[in-house]
Amino acid sequence: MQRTYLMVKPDGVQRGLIGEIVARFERKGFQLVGAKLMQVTREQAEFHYEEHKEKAFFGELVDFITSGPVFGMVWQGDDVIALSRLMMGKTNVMDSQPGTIRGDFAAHTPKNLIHGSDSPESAEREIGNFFKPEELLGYDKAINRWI
Ligand code: RTP
Ligand code: MG
Repeated sequence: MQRTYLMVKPDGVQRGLIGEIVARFERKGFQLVGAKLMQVTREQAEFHYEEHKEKAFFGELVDFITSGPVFGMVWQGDDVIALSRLMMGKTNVMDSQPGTIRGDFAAHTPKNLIHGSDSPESAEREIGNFFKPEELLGYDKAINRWI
């Protein structure tokens, strides 16, 4: 069982796509264990995107993610890290397939609606950046036995 940090970025919140995005992960059978609408601080954004610190677009990325509220979530399930990235689609809109979140809704590359952790290590570090342990709820979900 894995956990991942997923985040509807400011473009997704502004476009009213929170519900659409949440619904996809619910229908897939993953379990939501934490969620909140929040204004990311510059410190949190710089930590979150630390791996891109040397890239030319780092400043723009931090500006974008702090430009308005985001919807941060922690989802749980078997292989949720890889499977949720598959559901998100590729970073570049020209490569993101129809049927994926980005493929269905994103039309301009940097504004690609959603973030998802790319490894168990990033998931742990990203969850810790945005959530306190007591904000994550473990609970039994009867449907899990059917998935
Ligand atoms: P994310 O981290 O947001 O889930 O996206 P990702 O893994 O698919 O892509 P990553 O390579 O980690 O890039 C992080 C985000 O930076 C923006 N980006 N801008 N201007 C550019 O050339 C450029 N390249 C990437 C995108 O918003 C991307 O999601
Ligand atoms: Mg990434």
